[in-house]
Amino acid sequence: MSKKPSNANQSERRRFLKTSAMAAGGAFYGGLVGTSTAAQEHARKMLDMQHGNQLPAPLGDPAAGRPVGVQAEYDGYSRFKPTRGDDPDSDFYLGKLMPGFRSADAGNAPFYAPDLDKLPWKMVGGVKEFHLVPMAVEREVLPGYKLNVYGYNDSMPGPTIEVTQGDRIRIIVTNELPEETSVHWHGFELPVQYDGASELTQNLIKPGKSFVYEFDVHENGTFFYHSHIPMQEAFGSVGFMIVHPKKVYAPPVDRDLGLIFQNFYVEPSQSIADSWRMDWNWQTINGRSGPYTTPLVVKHGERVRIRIMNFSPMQHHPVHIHGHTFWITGHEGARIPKSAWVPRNTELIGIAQATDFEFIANNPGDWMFHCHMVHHMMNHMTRQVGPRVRPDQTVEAYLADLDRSPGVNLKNSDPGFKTPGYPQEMKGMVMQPEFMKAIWNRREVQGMRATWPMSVMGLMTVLRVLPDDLYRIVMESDDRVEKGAVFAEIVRRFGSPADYEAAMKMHGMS
Ligand SMILES: [Cu+2]
Repeated sequence: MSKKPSNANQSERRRFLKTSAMAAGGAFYGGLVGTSTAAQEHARKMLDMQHGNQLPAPLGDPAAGRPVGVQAEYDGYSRFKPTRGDDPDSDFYLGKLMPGFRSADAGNAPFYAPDLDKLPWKMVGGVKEFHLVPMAVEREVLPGYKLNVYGYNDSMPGPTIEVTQGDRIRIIVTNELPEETSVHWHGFELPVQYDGASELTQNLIKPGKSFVYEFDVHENGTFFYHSHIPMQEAFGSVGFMIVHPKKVYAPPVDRDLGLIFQNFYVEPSQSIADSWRMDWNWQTINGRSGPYTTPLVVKHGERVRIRIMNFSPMQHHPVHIHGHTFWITGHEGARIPKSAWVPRNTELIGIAQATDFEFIANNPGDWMFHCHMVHHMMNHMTRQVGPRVRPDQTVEAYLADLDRSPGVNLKNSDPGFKTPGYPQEMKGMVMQPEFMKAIWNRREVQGMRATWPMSVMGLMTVLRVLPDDLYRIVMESDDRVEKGAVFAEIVRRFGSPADYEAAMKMHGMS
């Protein structure tokens, strides 16, 4: 090996360790900003502080407010303000059985999974017929970050199959993968020859060949389809299969939303997922990573169902929603009897499990919605800069011979943000102007604080609860909405305007 021990490196490294001890004491960053021109320059370039913390001009029409003629209070529970409710045995405790605005007569609320399409179908002889195509897919999980994975019909996860209890369905599967596959209909009580468990129940579908699955759907709930080849599963071969009940669930919901959580391992500088790995460094929700995940936007007071499906190969996800208490109303097996619903803030969702959350969106704001595992709250948890992981060397060998080990490179082009050798480095997903443009170029994020993309990463998304008029501005009007304007308006109406703090402006993105 040609690496030469460097005394300069050694002393720099010791100095670094000493300084980072100061950082642990909380003095590091302030000291750096105070003394280093580079850091000051960095702070000036990255964050252009907005002067003053005055609320911007009002937005929308608060008087447009709440729907008329809707009973607002049920046993002390208001659908319009956060409350603990009163009696845990009340039907309306924490909004348990509070209906949405949508009448049950209007049928089931349509299912919506952000960033995923629905698989079209046509009625053929009384049967809903779908065409599903397993294929290699390039999925842009973040702007400019494309992963080569497996999916269906040009999508990973595949498009949603949405049917109603009692339907007879036919799914013609044509294999465009370079290898054999089969499709398993996860959770369905169906005739065995259509179960998709290759070899056990059918022969694998060869590349270019088709297989027809056909069965009656008598259950309802949150289901999914996936390849039954483990390495293809780890490669992304999955999609939602939503079966609406013939009789609308009571109480009816206004929103029926779905998220599929997945992990992948992709070597640095590679784009092909490595399905053999036991660790996972890319995290996706409906095939995108935060902050490219599309927020769930709902109206203040609505009853919301969110179906979360965990199709990670080996990782469970404790899924947490801020600002709301939700009820667990279903798992992938079936709807849960109401007497067994559980109120939660975080729910652990195991591999190949789905869980339905229901709640009244009674708290306006932009709420974090995320997996609580810290390694899942970011991407690129791989080959960190410091001595913990180095190429061609075990940690033990490195530590056993510190004097001869190559030093940490302290040449730091970004001293205000990066800390060599520590995982904080991983906070620094490079956010180029094109990246930021793609993040902001979506209706759903309009009016959020300018700095939100800095905190929503990996298995994270946002639940936006907007008063009716702000919902219309964000989701239905084409007017330009200033960054932070919707958030500020919610503070004005529902928060503490005196404590309002303007976001820092991301340089070049104001
Ligand atoms: Cu997780």
